[in-house]
Amino acid sequence: MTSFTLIDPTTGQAFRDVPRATLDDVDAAIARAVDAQRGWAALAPVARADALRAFARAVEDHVDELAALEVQNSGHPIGSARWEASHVAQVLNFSAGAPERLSGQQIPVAGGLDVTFHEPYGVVGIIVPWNFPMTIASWGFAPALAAGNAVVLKPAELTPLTAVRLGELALEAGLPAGLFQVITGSGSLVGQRFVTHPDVRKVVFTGSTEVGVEVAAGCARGLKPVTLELGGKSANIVFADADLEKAAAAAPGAVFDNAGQDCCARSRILVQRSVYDRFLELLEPAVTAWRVGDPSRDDTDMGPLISSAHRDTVASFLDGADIAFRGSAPDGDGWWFAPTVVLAQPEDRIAREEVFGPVVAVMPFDDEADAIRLANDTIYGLAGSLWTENLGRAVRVARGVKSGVLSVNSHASVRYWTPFGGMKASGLGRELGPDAAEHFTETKNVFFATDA
Ligand code: TXE
Repeated sequence: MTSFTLIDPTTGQAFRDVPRATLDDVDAAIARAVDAQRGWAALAPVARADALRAFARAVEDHVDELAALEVQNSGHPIGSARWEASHVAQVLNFSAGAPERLSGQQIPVAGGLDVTFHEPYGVVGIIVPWNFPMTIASWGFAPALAAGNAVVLKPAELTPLTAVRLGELALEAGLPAGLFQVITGSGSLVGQRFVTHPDVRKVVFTGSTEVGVEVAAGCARGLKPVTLELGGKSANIVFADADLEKAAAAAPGAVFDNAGQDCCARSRILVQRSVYDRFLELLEPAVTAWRVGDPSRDDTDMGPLISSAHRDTVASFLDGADIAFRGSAPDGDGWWFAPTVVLAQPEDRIAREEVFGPVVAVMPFDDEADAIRLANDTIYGLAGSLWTENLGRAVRVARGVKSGVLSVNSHASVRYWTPFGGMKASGLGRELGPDAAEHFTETKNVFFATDA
């Protein structure tokens, strides 16, 4: 097959065919990237910064177009999709500050001058999943380009359209041809070629833990650094001393946003036993008020799931589950799934595996130590939240939970200027934040003898 067909998840209808790259296509793209990277890295830092700012402006000018593509291709609500497109422009603008700030060190060494340089890797391969197609792409390509690399990027088979458009916008904004290429095709061919090709010197992978481990193993054979953003089973911990109304009102957004297809989804709610019943009473109206429907409407909170097959996987988690209550979803065409709250035990499948859908498992805990133990009772360690009015407890629990990104009395986890990434089976390395561009460089130390 030389192409694959995209399905609108809101209608279940096919709407476009996209080319499927061959091995020769990928190798040719990598060869072009090698060429383009040399010229790009040789530019003055300000020239690279200006080019990225021009790319950011082009994205800003096309926010509505990019958002509309994401609504059709991914079923994201239009409000979220506009935020995502604007976020890409912000990541580019933030990264545009990096070329002039990639300072090395001067280290005192007798008899000369010793300095370090942040050298770009060369060509970086970025493999992107279908859940946040443009934002996750930008977390890789913007800092990688800022640091002087070329990028070859493979979007997910299901959701390539916004990445393809971003590749076109980069060219329209004046980035050199070959510097940022988007290659559509399968993970096992295009993604694997990034892993095995000797000229791709770093790989960034976001997706399932299973495939991430394979990507890392392949990269190890080529001694290639890898950044991995993988699965999650994050806990939302609600203590008895919390503002329960606020905690309950915020809980649906923390797990049902993007239909739960979010690595940071707080898919386990741990509630202190003394307020467990009260919290569920408060949660129910918040869940039923969660608006699931046409993603092109401004007042929609949640659209459909990404595919029919994924809906089957999500539904399988409800087999034998103790459902407390559900919200609503449209009937008919499209991959709809109503938000669902399940009462669970720590050993249940629903409490252990990533569902990646709008299903949350609620469990009681007894005290602070029990809360930390339960929160850490998972292979994952990406995100998490805790709700308490006790400052000392907030500090103790935040330090005790083994996750890369935590929030107290809030569910916010993603900002382009703060570091993001997971511990344990949730990943390796960090994206975003002050050091994002530096992660796309390797340090070179040079000693200049000054003895006459
Ligand atoms: O992911 P894959 P899938 C989890 C989530 C979801 C499940 C499966 O639970 O239900 O994974 O999703 C490319 N070499 N997450 O199947 O297969 C693939 O083409 C190189 C969580 O979509 O991991 C795509 O571009 N690349 C996660 C990307 O990897 C390969 C986000 C991700 O696909 C490859 C996504 C290979 N051998 C899924 N095989 C999160 N937590 O954010 C596939 N790919």
